[in-house]
Amino acid sequence: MRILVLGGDGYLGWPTALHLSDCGHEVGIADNFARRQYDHEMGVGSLVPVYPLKVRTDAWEELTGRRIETYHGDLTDAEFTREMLATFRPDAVVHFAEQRSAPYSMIDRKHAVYTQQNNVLGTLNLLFALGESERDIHLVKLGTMGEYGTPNITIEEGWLTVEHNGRTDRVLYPKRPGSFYHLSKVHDSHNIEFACRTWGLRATDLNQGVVYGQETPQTARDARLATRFDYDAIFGTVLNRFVVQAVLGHPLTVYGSGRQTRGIIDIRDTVECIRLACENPAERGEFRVFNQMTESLSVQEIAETVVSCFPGQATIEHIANPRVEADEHYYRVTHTALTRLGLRPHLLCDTLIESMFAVVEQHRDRIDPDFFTPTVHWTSTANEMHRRHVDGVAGKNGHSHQLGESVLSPARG
Ligand code: NAD
Ligand code: USQ
Repeated sequence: MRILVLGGDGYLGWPTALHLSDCGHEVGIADNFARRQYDHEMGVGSLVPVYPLKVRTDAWEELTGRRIETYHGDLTDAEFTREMLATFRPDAVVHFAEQRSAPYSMIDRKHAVYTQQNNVLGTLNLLFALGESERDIHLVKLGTMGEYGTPNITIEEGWLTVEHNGRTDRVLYPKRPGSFYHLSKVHDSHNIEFACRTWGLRATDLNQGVVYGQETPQTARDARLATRFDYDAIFGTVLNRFVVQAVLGHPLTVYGSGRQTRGIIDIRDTVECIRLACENPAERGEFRVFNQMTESLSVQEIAETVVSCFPGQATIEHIANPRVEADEHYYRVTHTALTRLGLRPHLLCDTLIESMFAVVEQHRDRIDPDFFTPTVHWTSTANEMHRRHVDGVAGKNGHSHQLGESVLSPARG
């Protein structure tokens, strides 16, 4: 198949592109490199060095003989999006290309507006490009488990059958997201469902849980193929942060009681889920939703797992929760669609965490413990920016920390 990976320079897009290419698909990547600019804007950086996209794709071709086409552009640029589809002519489009940090979206008005503009308008342009060109192309869109929030009933896979006053209907599952970022995914889901219903597009919305891990068999083949490893309080996800904190001897920063429960997934399963979704497309006109997670754990359980696997001394510290989220709640999720298609999940086990400790140890001199402290508080509408290093001071990890070109520019039509 010909598969276009949008956001293919990111944490998940890059290993997915390699996995699909390794499985014999013709892969193209598009990215506007916004993620690299957020690092400069926030004064943070990936623990593991990330090479420029051209170096990465050249290294992949050198090692495998397989070429990955690249497109540099922005999905909010409708012309770029349309032309890229017309040139690459994919069978499937995998859409990762969004601003994906909840704290970033909660910094202030500008960052909330940027996040929703980038995500919602980029996806809308993509839907129009699909509607105007080839309606058979399968859209595989990354959504998020956080769209649902933490309801007091079982979370079904996207749809819910409701009985009311003696009548029944099948409706989109009610959403109660916890940040302007998570809300952008809800808006996307509604737009995509509408486009499937109205234009007959085919789409799979993958409501993914929190991803952990950094290596896949393909990225581990060469340092130039590595993907990002974020551990700062804006972009670092919970388990990845805890592993870095343990190695540095810093207490694991559990927000609040730690009883808040989340769906999680190993990065090796993420890339496999995308392959399965692409190779088993939705029907024409179908809006299909899969819950892409493999197990549910409370934040406290995640911290305790990291502590018990760490060979040295590691401690847990409960700090005031900077977010507004329920910490005592019911959580049960249906997630059988991907296993029915053949997913064999890697559950959180000691082997993966131990291999993560090794990656962190290798780059420990690049860790800046200042990045552990949460700086964005949900109850504030104007958080002070994460400015510690932003004023041009070279950081400990070698990043220049100059305030980069602003990514907060208005979206183009
Ligand atoms: P990432 O920020 O590392 O990657 C996203 C990529 O998209 C970046 O390279 C960025 O430059 C690019 N991009 C952003 N806006 C763009 C635009 N308008 N045009 C072109 N390119 C653009 O994020 P990630 O962690 O790889 O996440 C990928 C997707 O998966 C996101 O949609 C995210 O919401 C979703 N997701 C991630 C996780 C997780 O734990 N990382 C969990 C669930 C869902
Ligand atoms: N948390 C801590 N301590 C930390 C960091 C986080 O207790 O040091 C807690 C948070 O309060 C939250 C949970 O861990 O309850 C998860 O936080 P996170 O930062 O790992 O994940 P989140 O902000 O939800 O976002 C991440 C990705 C996002 C994706 C989402 C999947 O950044 O792109 O959509 O996971 S989900 O959470 O299922 O919506």
